[in-house]
Amino acid sequence: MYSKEQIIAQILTGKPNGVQLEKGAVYAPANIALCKYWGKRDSILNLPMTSSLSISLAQKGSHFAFEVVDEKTDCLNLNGQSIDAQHDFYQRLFSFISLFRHNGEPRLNIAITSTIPIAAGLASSASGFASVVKGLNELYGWQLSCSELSLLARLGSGSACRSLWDGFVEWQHGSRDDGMDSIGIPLEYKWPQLRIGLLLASSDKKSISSREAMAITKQSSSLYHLWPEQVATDLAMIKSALAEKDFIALGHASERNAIAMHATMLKAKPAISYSNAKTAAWVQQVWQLRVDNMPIYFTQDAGPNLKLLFLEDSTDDILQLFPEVEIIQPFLIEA
Ligand code: 2P0
Repeated sequence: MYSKEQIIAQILTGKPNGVQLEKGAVYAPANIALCKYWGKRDSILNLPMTSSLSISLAQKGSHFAFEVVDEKTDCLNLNGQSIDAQHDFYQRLFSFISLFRHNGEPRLNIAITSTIPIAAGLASSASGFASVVKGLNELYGWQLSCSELSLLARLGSGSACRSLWDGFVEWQHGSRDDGMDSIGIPLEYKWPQLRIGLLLASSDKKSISSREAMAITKQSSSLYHLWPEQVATDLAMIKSALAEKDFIALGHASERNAIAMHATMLKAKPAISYSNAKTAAWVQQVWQLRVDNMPIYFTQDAGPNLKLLFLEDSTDDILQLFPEVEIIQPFLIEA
């Protein structure tokens, strides 16, 4: 077993030590997994049991601004609100940052602005930690590649290793104990017609963190032994659907993968369910629409919100059928 500090020392060998830049701002997109990460083989380094594949959400993500200050403590502002040092998020963020700090380094003012609801199962920890490592890369002048930053981001939160790129990203599970081969790989497929519809069932903090839920699922679900094979099948189907631009195959495999993840959680002891009444009603609506020949699928993460998958042609119908939907164009990248 390796510690985070050992891995960081390995990645930062020969890089500058100490603060190089007083002030900066970076951005990282959120990502939605079409093939999910659920379960770790190493919970210190966030090494996954299986590979996963995501689509980044373009302008939906985390802006991270830092400033070196002459103060005794670090300050954190989240979405315009000052966050107390006792707060879970403050502690998680600064214990991560402290992995990179040397004694006597100046304190920081950090402002994170998330364009998606925090802790509502919309992958905000992914864009959050990806933006943090991009910010540290500027602060310390490391000049690391996106792949190296992906390794560092994973140490903060597993899914963050997929948020260093736009578009489709595969997180390869790797087999090394030090995790140096467990990394995000950007895929070259482009699909400008692809749309993601965000349906917010609740923006409350989730009842159980995904970190805890995946540990309980892996340890106690009688279905978990089937998960690696399910992922292998779905991942292969999703990659071939991307290569052939076969939306029906993509939708089927993505939805099946999400359902399998939630079914596996339901068999955990105690059972874990992230859905609420709205989620269930939307799922039924999507299934009925498919019976009526509409090409629409869903995926769901560790929260009650649903993400619709559809193509540009269906936009008007979707807006009419789901008036509360927020539509994302993953390939609309602002200059
Ligand atoms: C994913 N999720 O692939 C899956 C699907 C949620 C459901 O990755 O413990 O916050 O920080 O590695 O990355 C959410 O888990 O967990 C997640 P940690 P993370 O997007």
